[in-house]
Amino acid sequence: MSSETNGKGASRRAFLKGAVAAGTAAAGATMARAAGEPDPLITEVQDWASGLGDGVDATPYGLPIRFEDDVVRRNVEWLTADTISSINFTPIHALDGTITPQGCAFERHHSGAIELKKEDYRLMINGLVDTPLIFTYADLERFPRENHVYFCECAANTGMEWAGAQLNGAQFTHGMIHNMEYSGVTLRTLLEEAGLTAAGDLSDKWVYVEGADASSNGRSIPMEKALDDVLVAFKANGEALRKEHGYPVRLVVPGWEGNMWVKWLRRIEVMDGPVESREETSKYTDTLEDGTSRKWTWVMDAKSVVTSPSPQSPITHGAGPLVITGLAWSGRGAITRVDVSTDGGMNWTQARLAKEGETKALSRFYLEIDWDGSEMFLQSRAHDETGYVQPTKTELREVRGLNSIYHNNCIQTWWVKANGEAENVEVS
Ligand SMILES: Nc1nc2c(c(=O)[nH]1)N[C@H]1C(S)=C(S)[C@@H](COP(=O)(O)O)O[C@H]1N2
Ligand SMILES: [Mo]
Repeated sequence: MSSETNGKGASRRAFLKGAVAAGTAAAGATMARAAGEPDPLITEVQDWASGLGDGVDATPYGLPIRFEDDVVRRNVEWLTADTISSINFTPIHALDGTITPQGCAFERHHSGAIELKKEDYRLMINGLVDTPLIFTYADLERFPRENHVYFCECAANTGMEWAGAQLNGAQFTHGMIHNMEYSGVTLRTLLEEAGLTAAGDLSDKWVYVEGADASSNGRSIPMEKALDDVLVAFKANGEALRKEHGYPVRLVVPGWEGNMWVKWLRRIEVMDGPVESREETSKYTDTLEDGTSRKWTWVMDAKSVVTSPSPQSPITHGAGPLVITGLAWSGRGAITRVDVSTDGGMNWTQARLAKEGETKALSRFYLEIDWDGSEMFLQSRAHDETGYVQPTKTELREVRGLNSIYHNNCIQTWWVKANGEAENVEVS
């Protein structure tokens, strides 16, 4: 190792000098200082280079290094009476790419996260099927498997922002979302195993899905969706689901509100109508201006948010090159385009998608600008493959009034001040 350093030290130093010089012109302060006095982090032998590091097996299951211990889920205490029936939020302001690590993916429980062993797991399919069936976990593993990346967004995400800017951070305004690669069996496969002849005409049939937790979180799903892209999933991002996300088996209902993604899935009943359960009547319906409520608003419409800069991720480097980044998604398909505005929606610039949008999965966008150091009203606006464009708050309120909680997909504004700090403000 030392011979490599000695051998290449000179040329590497020359390269670094060149890089710093090039950087100085564009990026200013920090890099210019580095070009001046010697940097002890480079010139002095550091502790980490004078001893040995941890051997393998120091952490049989690795966790993030302690310097990243602020990248965690957080809840908002006053939102719910206790943490048993509550929600916390993904630290989207601190993540990049699109895959949400399970360990910081938001949780939403109605009666707490239960501990259910694979050995104790049973999944029943009953109702209008040819043969009612019960599967063990081991049975599920013997059906053909698929892998798909999908986002799961709670319908209440951004629900506190209807009346005005309220929560100060992308984690809190938009963090009821995660995006994982699921491995599992299609619901269609299991329904066909039980046989749907007994159900007759499938066009008016439903399935009722419920979990093994005390809340059961039962929801009705039209048969058309059940036979389309719904997954009975047992792995997320390659490993077993975490307890809090429904271990050992959860339902994945792509593009549809998180409430339907039943965790600890225990029963699927084929029915000739919807159940109209608590979770689809008193909750997860959208009350309009005139006091009536819309039901069956399952799809999560196109939405986006700038994750950095944002209140929890201020600009700390001053004027010059700035990477603006964020997330966009649509429950109706792939994101095709994201625009960014720095002046509260008067002018828009098309951002760069990190890769082509994938159906019902998060897209990462970037816009690299040369920030002049003056205040910005940062917004992003998503377009999806159906041609739908994310609405402003005013546009959404015209249709929905102010009595709604769920399905707020309006354009978000961050007021980025000259000092780089950002605040949640309303520009409608
Ligand atoms: N069995 C069961 N399934 C459930 C819930 C629940 O409380 N119990 N909460 C639902 C709600 S409202 C949401 S938004 C998602 C959240 O999934 P997560 O906890 O994996 O983020 O799970 C859904 N599935
Ligand atoms: Mo939810």
